[in-house]
Amino acid sequence: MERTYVMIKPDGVQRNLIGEIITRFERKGLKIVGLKMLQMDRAMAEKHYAEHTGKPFFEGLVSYITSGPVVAMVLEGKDVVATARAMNGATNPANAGPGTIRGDYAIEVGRNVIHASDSIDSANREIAIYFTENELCEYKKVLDDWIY
Ligand code: FUP
Repeated sequence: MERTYVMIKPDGVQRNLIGEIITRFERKGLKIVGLKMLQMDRAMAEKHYAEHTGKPFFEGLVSYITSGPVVAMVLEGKDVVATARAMNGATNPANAGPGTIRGDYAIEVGRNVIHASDSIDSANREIAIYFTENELCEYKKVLDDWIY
């Protein structure tokens, strides 16, 4: 089954949105297979956002993402990469529709509450940055038979 990396950013934690956001993914029917809180350091941030190195917003992005704890999770489900991106909404909250996480809870592109991998390759790369193999759980739920 497909997996993706989702992260509640420091503003989401500070604004008490952890439960609200996790609830949305759970209610959708996606399965949480990895979950933890951590404080990112600069090296971790540079690794995660390597593709943005040198861009004008890079330094601000690193300082934002390392400004407080984040909630890291791995979600599993059919088409989960695209589904989590759709649930998050557009990168710039101004373009994120109502009903999406960014559309409902964010205003600034540089404080956009949530991250989700943009492809299966990115998901595999990002999951490996944050989780070891034995921190991820492979399990079946009774509800799986009703969701699929
Ligand atoms: P996303 O895939 O939605 O996380 O978006 P990107 O990978 O394009 O950007 C990563 C993060 O950089 C965004 F979540 C917010 C930040 N960013 C800015 O602050 N300014 C920009 O112009 C673009 C991105």
